[in-house]
Amino acid sequence: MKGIFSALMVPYNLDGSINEKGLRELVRHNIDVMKVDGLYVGGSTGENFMISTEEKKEVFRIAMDEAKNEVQMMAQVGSINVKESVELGKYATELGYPCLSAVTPFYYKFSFAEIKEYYETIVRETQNNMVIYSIPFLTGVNMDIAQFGELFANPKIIGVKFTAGDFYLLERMRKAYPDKLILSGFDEMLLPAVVMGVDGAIGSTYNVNGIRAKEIFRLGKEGKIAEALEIQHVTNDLIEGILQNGLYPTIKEILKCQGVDAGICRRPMAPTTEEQAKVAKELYQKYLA
Ligand code: NGF
Repeated sequence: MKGIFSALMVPYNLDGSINEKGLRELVRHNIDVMKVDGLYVGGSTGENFMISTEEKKEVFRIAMDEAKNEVQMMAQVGSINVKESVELGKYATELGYPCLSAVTPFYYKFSFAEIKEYYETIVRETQNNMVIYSIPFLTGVNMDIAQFGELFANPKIIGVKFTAGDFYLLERMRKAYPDKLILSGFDEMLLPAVVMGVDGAIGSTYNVNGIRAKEIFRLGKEGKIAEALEIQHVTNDLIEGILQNGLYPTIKEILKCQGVDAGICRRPMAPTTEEQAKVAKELYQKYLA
């Protein structure tokens, strides 16, 4: 579970249903064109928290059926309904996903003991590997180094997807837990995360900009920081444009320029506007054509 993982987008139809053809195209695009090392299925980028349990299973099934473990596959099964997490975890495990991930439970202010019990339950019930998905800016859950250590004491909890800009904590974690996986979550901070020693990264923009991300990762690991930084600069010009225009709709429109039937976002996210589509096309022309 190392290297560059695309947080897999999911193409939705106008009526909100999953566009299976588009999803298959997107899996192939990531593997064949972006050449990513892995796919993170069912994350925020898949708009996972807005779809039903059956739809989550459908996404896991289609992605695995298309990828057939050609790249490393990780299934995000986190939910504040732990029964759903277990059900999804068992389902993904049966499909052959070698590793699960679960977002820290959110919305309610869960205690650390409750968070620990949540991870222990999913791991015990599925007997699969687990990568903690830590994204404090969306969940409000800030764990400290000792709490990560308590979770890591379970050998099945093999690492963390670290989506935060706290590089002090990242450095402390790297030193304290050299044998655990640390996967960086912010694409615009990939190079500094590589310098801090992460094992890989998971991100939304790798669906369209995976080639550059792989270069940043490779050059960073080789210590060629100045060269890597040049690529990070261009990457961040692109990411800045994407964020200003609306993250998921813009990536989907860029994917269309790259030949993938990427559909639209799921309600309550609004369908892409003409202006967003126009800007996305310009970003594609400027940075990716
Ligand atoms: O989209 C978000 C959160 N974060 C992603 C990524 O951390 C989410 C990140 O790539 C992810 O991996 C998942 O699908 O679960 C950003 O989109 C990117 O760095 C631009 O800010 O909003």
